[in-house]
Amino acid sequence: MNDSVKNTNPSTLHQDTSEDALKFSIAHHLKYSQAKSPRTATLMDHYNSIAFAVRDRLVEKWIETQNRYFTKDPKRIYYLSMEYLVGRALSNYLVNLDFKKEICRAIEKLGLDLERIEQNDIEAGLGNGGLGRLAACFMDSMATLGLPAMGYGMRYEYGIFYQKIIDGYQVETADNWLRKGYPWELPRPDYLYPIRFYGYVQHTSDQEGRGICHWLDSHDDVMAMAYDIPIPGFHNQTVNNLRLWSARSTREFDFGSFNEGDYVQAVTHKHESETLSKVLYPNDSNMQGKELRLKQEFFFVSASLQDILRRYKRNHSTFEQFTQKIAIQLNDTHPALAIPELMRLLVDREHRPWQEAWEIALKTFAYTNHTVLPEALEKWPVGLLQHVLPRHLEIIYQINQDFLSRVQVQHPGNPGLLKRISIVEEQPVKSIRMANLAIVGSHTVNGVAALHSDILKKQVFPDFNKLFPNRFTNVTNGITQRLWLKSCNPELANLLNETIGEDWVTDLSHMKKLVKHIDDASFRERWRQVKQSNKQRLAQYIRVDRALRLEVDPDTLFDVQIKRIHEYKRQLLCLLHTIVLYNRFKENPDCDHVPRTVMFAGKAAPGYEQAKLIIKLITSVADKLNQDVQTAGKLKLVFIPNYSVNKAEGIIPGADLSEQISTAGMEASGTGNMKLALNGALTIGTLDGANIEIKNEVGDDNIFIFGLTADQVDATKAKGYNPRDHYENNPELRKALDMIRDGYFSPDHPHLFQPIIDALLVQGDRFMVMADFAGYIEKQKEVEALFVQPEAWTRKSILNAAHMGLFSSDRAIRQYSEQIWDVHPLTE
Ligand code: B1N
Repeated sequence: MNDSVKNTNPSTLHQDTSEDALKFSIAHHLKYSQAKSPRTATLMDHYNSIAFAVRDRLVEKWIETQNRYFTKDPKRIYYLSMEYLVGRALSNYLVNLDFKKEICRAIEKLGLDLERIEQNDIEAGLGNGGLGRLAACFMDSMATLGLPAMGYGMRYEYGIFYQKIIDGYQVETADNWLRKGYPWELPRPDYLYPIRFYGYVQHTSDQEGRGICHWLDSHDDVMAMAYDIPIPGFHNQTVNNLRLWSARSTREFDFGSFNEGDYVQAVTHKHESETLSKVLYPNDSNMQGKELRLKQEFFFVSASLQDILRRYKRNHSTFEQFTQKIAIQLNDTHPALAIPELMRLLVDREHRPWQEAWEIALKTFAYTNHTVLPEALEKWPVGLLQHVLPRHLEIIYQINQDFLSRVQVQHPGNPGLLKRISIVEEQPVKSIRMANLAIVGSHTVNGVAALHSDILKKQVFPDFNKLFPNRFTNVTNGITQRLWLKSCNPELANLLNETIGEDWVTDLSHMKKLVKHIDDASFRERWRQVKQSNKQRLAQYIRVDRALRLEVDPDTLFDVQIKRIHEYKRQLLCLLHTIVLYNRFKENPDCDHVPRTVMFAGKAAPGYEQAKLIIKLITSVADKLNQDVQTAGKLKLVFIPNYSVNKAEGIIPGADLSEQISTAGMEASGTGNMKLALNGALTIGTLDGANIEIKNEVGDDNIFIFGLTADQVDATKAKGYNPRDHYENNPELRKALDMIRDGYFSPDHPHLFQPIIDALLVQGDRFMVMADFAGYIEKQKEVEALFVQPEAWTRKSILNAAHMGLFSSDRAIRQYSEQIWDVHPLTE
């Protein structure tokens, strides 16, 4: 142990962020938390020791923050999300700590290699894609702004699956992220709530004749146990809490039952009930009507609300102040059962009158919609709800009845209207429409980009918008620049700090100061050097990664499409362009082609066959292309496996071109578009989601926009769209499709890709790939013409980053807090 450490007093040591104290702490934890000596310590032991030393320092501010919230009792925001895609822990914590330098030096002085230790950093993949990552960015911004906030979520034992590519196909394996323990979480066995399922409802009345409701004979009950993860703000005094629920058997806490019956069966039951929080459903923009998923949603919501009520009741003896103290944001409809659950808790448990409870609920909840795809809108069969949550179904019926009667008074004689807005859908299967429930039970409903919010109002929920004209609003998504620039792109961050100062880290609008430097040739040169160095690092990764081992040239145009694989995101369009380039290069080998490296990364939902076939097509085209000596050095195609937050951090800084090419009207916002532009990539994209706002910020000359608008998509479909016309009239398109259809990329299995051809030519091309093809190919020519002019390209790259101020999640959270939550920073 280091003798030079003077401060070994346990009550102050943990606050001491000097290099010496940190060194002492790390060594201390290696011995007393890991029970290891430096001789036997593994990288994981060192990782854990560092984690504990950091955590000790966070704990100080964490407790202090929570105490402040308790004593000052400000209005709090509770963010309810089934997903948090937080990414790597250690590297994440390091960005925000104000003692990063000291900890890095302490690690070095101990003879440890931070880079190697960070390779063992644990990635919590508790989300599918954009929705889960948004929740993580929002947690960072809320803490950085000093908002009294708490996130609630699920502690899945298995996060998003690990994607392997075997023989070109996606193969899913389990992501056992907790295998080696997670030193950043604190188990809270004292915060434990019973969650009930099944049974039936009985109505009686008390002596005064008031109705009482009993939920009887519930079974397969489980306990929800809390695990807390600290969320520190950037260089401030706030450490908020992310509370994740884990299912525990009721038996464990009910010693009696072990003695009554069969011990072995009792322990077996324990295992069954704990399956509830076992696994994240791997669907993005899709709904799976499985009983286990419904139980997960209720489990999560009920535990969170019981916890919120317990905390409120510590300070308050009546519910009068509830809505002045509590705001709850529903991240999509996945937590929408919170509405009937709050009603149940207030009415059945707290014996509040129904009307009072309803007024409280309405002032408490706000709902964010993240998708307009019909297949993603949650609908639960009434039969299933009746079986699993009989009391909640009753409450939902009551909410619906009250709502429909009010509407009927205002708009008599309009059965069509009532049918459209009803929370209950009668056909084809009697179901509960969760979006309708969420809209009726929330004071504010927001979309996540201007176009999306507009589509919600005008096309998806026009009746609701007329009934509640002030309920609908927009809050465009954002990203945290602490992770998506400062941490993932340190070279660019340094260049920014030298050029415009460091204010951008907490106020991204400062990026616009870059505009002043646009005419400075030496600045542009440095900007290019940073991009080149990031491209080299990415190329190096692709070269050495065991799953890839591919040589790519950092001087080529790095063209990336990284996101979940989904037909509406149109990875096919980008792939067709790649095939067109391949054919052009082969037909005219002597032409001056712009060399490109096209990169894809993303997971397909395990049950989504067409998306999985698209992955196989990408890898098959890649195999063909990358082996072709004729096009070597000009064209490469790479599928980077197992896309994750960490992979994104590696790819984004090295991208030249960002593909945001969804069918207009279908991508609610997108956030990868923001991350890539912030790191100096130029966007090729459709007028969809936040692309439109990005275009407005960077200017029409600095973005490559193509394709049908959302209105044109609707109009084209309405007048009868024939995708075959495009096939017949466009020789390059025809050739690319014929190659796919005839087995050029799958000689051993010539009909393998027939379903992809059929979707485009036989089944009506729902996502308008054919209609947008020509415009896309033309735009790509403009991209190439610019790329060969490095100075002009660099100017646009700088302008893109400079105009990303609006897309900080700090701005988004400020908007939510002022316009929706009425929650304000509490810093001392
Ligand atoms: O939410 C993101 C947006 O930026 C994306 O455009 C949008 O596609 C994404 C069911 C979803 N919408 N819906 C989901 C996720 C999981 C699930 O089980 C639906 N994800 C989005 C953030 O606003």
